Amino acid sequence: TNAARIDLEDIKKQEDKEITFRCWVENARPQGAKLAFLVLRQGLSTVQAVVAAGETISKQMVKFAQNLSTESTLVVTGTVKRAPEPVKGATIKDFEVHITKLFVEAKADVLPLQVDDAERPLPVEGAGEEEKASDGRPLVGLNTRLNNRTLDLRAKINHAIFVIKGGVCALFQEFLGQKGFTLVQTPKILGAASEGGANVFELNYFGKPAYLAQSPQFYKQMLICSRFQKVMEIGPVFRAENSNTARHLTEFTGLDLEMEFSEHYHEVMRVLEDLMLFIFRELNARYKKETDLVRSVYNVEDFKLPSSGNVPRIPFTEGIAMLRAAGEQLGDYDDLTTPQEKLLGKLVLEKYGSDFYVLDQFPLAIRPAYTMPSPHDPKLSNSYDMFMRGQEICSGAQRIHDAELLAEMMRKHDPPIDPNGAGTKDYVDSFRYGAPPHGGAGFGLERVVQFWLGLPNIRMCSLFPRDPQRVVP
Ligand code: ATP
Ligand code: AMO
Repeated sequence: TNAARIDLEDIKKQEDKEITFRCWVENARPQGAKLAFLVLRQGLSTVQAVVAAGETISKQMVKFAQNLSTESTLVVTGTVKRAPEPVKGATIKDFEVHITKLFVEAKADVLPLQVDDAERPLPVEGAGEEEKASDGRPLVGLNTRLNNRTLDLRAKINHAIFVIKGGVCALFQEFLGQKGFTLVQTPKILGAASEGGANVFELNYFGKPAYLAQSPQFYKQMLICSRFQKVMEIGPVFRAENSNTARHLTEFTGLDLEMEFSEHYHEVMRVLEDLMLFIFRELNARYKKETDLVRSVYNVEDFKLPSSGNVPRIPFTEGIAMLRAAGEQLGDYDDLTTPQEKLLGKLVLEKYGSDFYVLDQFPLAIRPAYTMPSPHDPKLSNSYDMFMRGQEICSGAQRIHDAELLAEMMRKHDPPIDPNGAGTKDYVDSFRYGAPPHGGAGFGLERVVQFWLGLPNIRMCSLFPRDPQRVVP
């Protein structure tokens, strides 16, 4: 047929006309020997199609249509008719298509995962794969979904998650671009580990060792030394971290920025806070439909922003005091455990009414070697983390911009880092020819999306997640 292929949403204008379109079979059901009802999907639209034996359609054709497998792709031609009564089970209620031609482009095998099941929530961890939804059907676990990810990703909830993820990247670039940040791409094959030796993937680089980038840290700072002033990057980050948790991946997307500042590293924090407030507000404005869809499946509460417009900026020592007042035992310079971070998130929400906050002035000993010590207390540092719903989404700091101090801090670090190593010397040397005070931060994109939506597992926010147990599909 020569009929133009239409967008199903335009069907209203096509009454009594013949149309042709590509679609996926959502379901096929027989009605006696001479009739088949199909529900056909195109994008987010579904329409009912009628295959009736007659002049153009044989009885064999009807039988074939009755047995079409779910998720097969077709090109169909048919006449648009007003539906005798509103169609149940299709998004288009007023019209149906009376099929005259039907061509199977690709037949689907028996499905290992129903797309309908992928629209439902994951079973709650610990409840086992047997947990049932309200209608009595079991909920499908994450492994089954990820093993069949191309089918899983067909679910509307998953499209929404990745539309939002792309949105966060676009908003990150939009905000920082307006502030004069240059988008850069730094190498991912490195001569040294940029975040310490343990969690790095080593590769065989033509017989010599090389490493997958654990962050763009060295290079974004080196660009500051090249007088770039403000840089941002969105790129892959690799961590050989054997952490089988709901918020760790071995490959994730880093949203990084680095900037020169004039007087005080709090200028950098201000940019970070304004950046995130912009992203949250614009997600609410531009991605409300997607956000609501995902949150409704998991009964997640709205993400609360401070009504004052000021992001709570809490010194680490005050965070420790809040936790102690709540009964936690911890030393002045201890790192927070994950449960303590979550508890602090609750306390901050109660006190400041915000699901988003910043901890400032971390103990120096638990931060990377390139972190600037605090001028007020050598055991503290000019560094900060940001949290959403009580979980870390970002780390950052003022950096050391003096080569000698940097080399000394690297040697003194636990574990020590050789400042004259094959991949570290160039980094340290870049501060020998003039370097301005600067700071920056790195966000984990998948975590931002996970906690924005209140999802139970970070893997849901990676198209094809990599973790210690999974490198396929
Ligand atoms: P950063 O590396 O900046 O601290 P992060 O959120 O990845 O960011 P990690 O240091 O990797 O933090 O881990 C923070 C906390 O996560 C640890 O204190 C620990 O409580 C928890 N954690 C990490 N790995 C595991 C694991 N395999 N099992 C349980 N908890 C873990
Ligand atoms: P850090 O190591 O804290 O800091 O990483 C920055 C942010 O990345 C996210 N993240 C992860 N996300 C998923 N899976 C992981 N395994 C994982 N590890 C970290 C977190 C974290 O806050 N160079 C510094 C940043 C800087 O100072 O600019 C760095 O890499 O959200």
